[in-house]
Formats: sequence, C-alpha cells, structure tokens
Amino acid sequence: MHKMLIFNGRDFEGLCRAQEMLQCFRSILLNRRFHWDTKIMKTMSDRFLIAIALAFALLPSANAGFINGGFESPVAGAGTNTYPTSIPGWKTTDSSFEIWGSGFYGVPAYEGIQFAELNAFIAGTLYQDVTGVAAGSRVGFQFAHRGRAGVDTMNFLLTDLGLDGLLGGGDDTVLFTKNYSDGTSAWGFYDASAESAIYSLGNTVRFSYTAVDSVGGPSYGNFLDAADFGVGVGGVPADSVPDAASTLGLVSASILGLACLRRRFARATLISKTG
Ligand SMILES: [Ca+2]
Ligand SMILES: [Ca+2]
Repeated sequence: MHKMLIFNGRDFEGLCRAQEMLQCFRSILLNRRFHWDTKIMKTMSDRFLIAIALAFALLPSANAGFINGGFESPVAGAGTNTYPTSIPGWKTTDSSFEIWGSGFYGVPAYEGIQFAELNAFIAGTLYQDVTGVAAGSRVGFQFAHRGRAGVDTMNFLLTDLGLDGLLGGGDDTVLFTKNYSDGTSAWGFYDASAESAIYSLGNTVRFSYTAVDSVGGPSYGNFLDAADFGVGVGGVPADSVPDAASTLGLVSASILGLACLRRRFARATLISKTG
C-alpha cells in the first residue's frame, strides 16, 4: 500500500518538497488560513514531524530584494525634479512619482543625489513589495524623512500580504506601523533598532509610506530617502531567530502546531493508492 499527503492538490513525498510542506505548516501556525484538501494522507513519524518543526523554526534567512531605496534611479540629476510614471522597485497610488535632485528649492538629498516627495499630486501611498524573506526571519528597516514647507507627517507600514500575496483578502498581518513627523530644518533618520523585534511570516511584505499630513496642500511634502528593508537591515541582528528563548518558543509552537495537525490527519480520510 502506498500513501501520500496532498496539500492543495500537490502531493508531498520526500524532502525535495519539504519547502512546500513548510509553507503549509507556516500557514496553519501563523495565518490560520489553510485550504484543506487532504485526499490521501501519509503516516509521518514523530521524528519526521520534529525535524520539520526544527527546520521551520530555523529556516535560514533570505535576502529581501528591496531595491532603489535612495531613489537614485532613474537618474534625474541634481537641482531639478521629475515626475516618472515608473521607477525601479516602487509603486504608487498617485498618478506619478515625484523625484527631486539634491539642491532643488534648496533641499539636499539625505544620501546620494536624489530623493522622493511622497505627495506628488495627492496624499498617496508609495510602496514596495518584497519577497523572499523566510518565515521566522527577524527583519529591520531604515529611512530618512523630512518636511517640505513645515512639519509633515506620514505613516510607515510593514504588512505581510498573506497567502494571496495581495493587499486585502482577509489574510494580511500588520508587522509594524508608526507615524513619523519632521520639519524643514533637517532630515530625520529612523531605523528598527529602537523598536520591538519584527519577524517575517514568510509571505510578500509591503513596505509602504502613506501621507498623513503635510503643509502646503496635498501635492506638498513628505520627502523620503535612504530606505532599506530586510534581514540584517536597520540596526537589528541578521539572525532568523535571534536568541535561544525565541528559538525554543518557536520550536515549541511548531511542534504544538504539528501535534494539532496530526490530530487533523487522524480525522482525515485515509485512502490507499495502488501502483
Ligand atoms: Ca537618495
Ligand atoms: Ca492578502
């Protein structure tokens, strides 16, 4: 008799597909949204379950893929501004981006030659979707923010987009959110070092700035520069699980989750597959 496990229409036999299995386990443990499609199940040993739990907890960190955080591309040059409709890495809810070159209206870039004005034409959202960060990885961020004609305020938000990889759908998780206000005299620089630890859930993460308030109207304010996001960024350790207590907790949670999973297996229909 040959048995196998099917998740979401895919069978899982052998370690070659362990990564996909981990995705399912992570979904159960962290998102609690899992489309159960067990047609045939495979009897798994406790040792295998524990190995999977450990692998889940200690999954290596991955690069975040965050790019162009300093708004240096496309090149506009110093002393001017441009309104590109697309730039590498970023998306906007506005009709275009607004990129300033250092010295335009007397405002210096925080780093490099260029920076962005969040309020191009409206009080919109400027965002970047980041993939490839393993579940359980500690992530950090950094950016510089400045007011244009007074004290401007924007909301910075990190959102795990859930299994659908899209904003909304009932499966999103806010990983971090905070408002930042800065005036015109200097750039404010911020990172994750003073914040509580932020851990990836393993799905696409949306890094976003949304204009909250700006002096001069909706097309004014909230300058941004020097952004970065990912593992080992923003003054926090690059460890996927930074300390023993967290590791033990995550492993325990994983094993507990797998125990629950096994109870669900026990209730599932066992179907023999021949051949
Ligand atoms: Ca820059
Ligand atoms: Ca979603």
